[in-house]
Amino acid sequence: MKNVIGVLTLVLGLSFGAFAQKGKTAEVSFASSVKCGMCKKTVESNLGKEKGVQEVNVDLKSHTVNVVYNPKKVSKDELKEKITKIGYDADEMVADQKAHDALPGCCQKTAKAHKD
Ligand SMILES: [Cu+2]
Repeated sequence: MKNVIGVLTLVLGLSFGAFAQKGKTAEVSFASSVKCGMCKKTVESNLGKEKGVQEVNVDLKSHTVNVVYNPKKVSKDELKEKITKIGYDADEMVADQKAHDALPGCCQKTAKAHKD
């Protein structure tokens, strides 16, 4: 019986923890220079690894990067900076030139619009 209560407490604790965690997230979206499937992959995988980032979704139609993050661990400005360091613009912040130049040719800003 003691075990059952222990397990129940653990389950309740965990689900409450998950719930509390959800309340801490914020969502933001930045205008960006993303243009193809490769850009999407690059931004989503790189930004996804950053501290405090929970979800990254690049929308190629609207050229935006949507991020779900924990505002206690990372700020909006830090997120913007991280995007520029991957080689892409984020709102008014311009992509880091070195990182941008290292991107595949089709992902650079001078590339024509294309699909993947
Ligand atoms: Cu691209």
